Amino acid sequence: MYRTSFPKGFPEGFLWGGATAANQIEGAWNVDGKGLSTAEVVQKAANRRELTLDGVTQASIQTAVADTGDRLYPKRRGIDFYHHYKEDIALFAEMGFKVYRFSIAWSRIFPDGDEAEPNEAGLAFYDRVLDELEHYGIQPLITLSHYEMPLALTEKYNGWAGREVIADFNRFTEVLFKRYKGRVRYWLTFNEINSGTWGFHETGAVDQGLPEDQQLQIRYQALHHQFVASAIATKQLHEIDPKAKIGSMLARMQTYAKTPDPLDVRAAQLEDEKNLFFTDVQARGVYPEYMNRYFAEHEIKIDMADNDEQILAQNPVDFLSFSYYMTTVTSHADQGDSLGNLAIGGRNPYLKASDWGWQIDPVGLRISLNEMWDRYRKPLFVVENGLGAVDQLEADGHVHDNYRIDYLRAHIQQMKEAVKDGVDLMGYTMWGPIDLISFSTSEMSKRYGFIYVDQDDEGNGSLKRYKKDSFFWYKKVIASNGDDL
Ligand code: BGP
Repeated sequence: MYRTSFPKGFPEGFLWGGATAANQIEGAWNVDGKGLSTAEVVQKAANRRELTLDGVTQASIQTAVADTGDRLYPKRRGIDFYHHYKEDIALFAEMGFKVYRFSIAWSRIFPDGDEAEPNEAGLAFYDRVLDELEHYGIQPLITLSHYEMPLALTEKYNGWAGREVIADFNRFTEVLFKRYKGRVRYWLTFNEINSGTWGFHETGAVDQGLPEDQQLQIRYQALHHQFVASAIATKQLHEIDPKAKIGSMLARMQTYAKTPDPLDVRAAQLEDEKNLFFTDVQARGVYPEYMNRYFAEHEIKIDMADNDEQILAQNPVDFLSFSYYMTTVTSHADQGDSLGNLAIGGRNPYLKASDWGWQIDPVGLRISLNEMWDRYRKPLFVVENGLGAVDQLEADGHVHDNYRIDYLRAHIQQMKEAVKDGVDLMGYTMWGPIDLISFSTSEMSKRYGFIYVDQDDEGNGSLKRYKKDSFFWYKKVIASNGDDL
């Protein structure tokens, strides 16, 4: 539509908030009937730069299952949100949150993943969290699967590699949609679904030590099962609670060409397509041609049931969400390497990087928002963005985290430009409003929060919460709907 006036800033009702995941905050891994989840068998690395989440083998899982302690497994400990949720949500409310994104641990509801009846004590915990959010008028945005699943399903079916898991997952989603009908308006299916191409932490499938072609086969098959489960969940939600909306969630990683050489531009385009493949399937409901060619060339064969394609085509998601931390660079000659949960890729001489090598690129966020809006014409939601840093708690209880404010300010400014460009943006939930266990390092010292939590990498500390300087800054940002940055 032709227009001569442009929005000045974020729309009224813009959903400002923060995002967390159950396995990084809750702790209480073995109480109230909860089963062990895949995230809770990944150990803390001796050296964060050596950590590979894909180093999980059946043997290491057995060792972890036998170990009932939580010293080696920080995701069993989290920041004990399970017992601090009231205090933490009160702090989110003090900042003025309109929305809080969190995930529900499947293993609290179905401890082994496939019981006939859900665990009432597990559901009761999330009832209490929702009560608290409602008390403050904060909208919940719930991720149904955030980097974990009941470990028993890995042992039984090799996680999402097994088609049986679809039915188990959709029994879990049906229970939640029925119970929270009318209470939860926004849902997400799989967190960073594309990171399933990097292995265990997203698919729960153990494939360590196999040749690369076999790993790819297992991973893309597991992802196909997730696409189908996501589409079935979408159908369930639309039938059970027609007013609610459900979205996909992608780890968005824009790839730039290293040079203007058309061969490099084409290499970057292919990398970008491999990233957008996931939203292509979830938003458009079909496997795109470029991926069919990729599968054929890599001898990957997706085993589909008769009506899978129909289920995908009939149940696209309502909106698209994504995490945004960095961009990457490629050329036709080289491939990127990877670190932790995200692939780092080639270096960009125009960008600075975080202490963990994640290249900081606020303008890239505007580029991605425009590209995705152009491609899909569905509402977008930035559900993760933030800076992992080592913070210093001063003797007087202050944390001066100007670097975090600078990072977030620059990204919010670019989001605002995208809104002026015409992008339909629903909201922004920065990652880790309260310090939590880092996913990739399994450490506490990589902090993202507005709220400092007194706990070290070994699990020592009072768990006391402190407001950082960024806490007061974000409060001001929300109060002014993004005008006062
Ligand atoms: C995303 C994950 C989050 C979170 C975040 C920061 O990929 O969805 O769970 O962990 O990255 O990553 P990290 O904790 O490794 O710094």
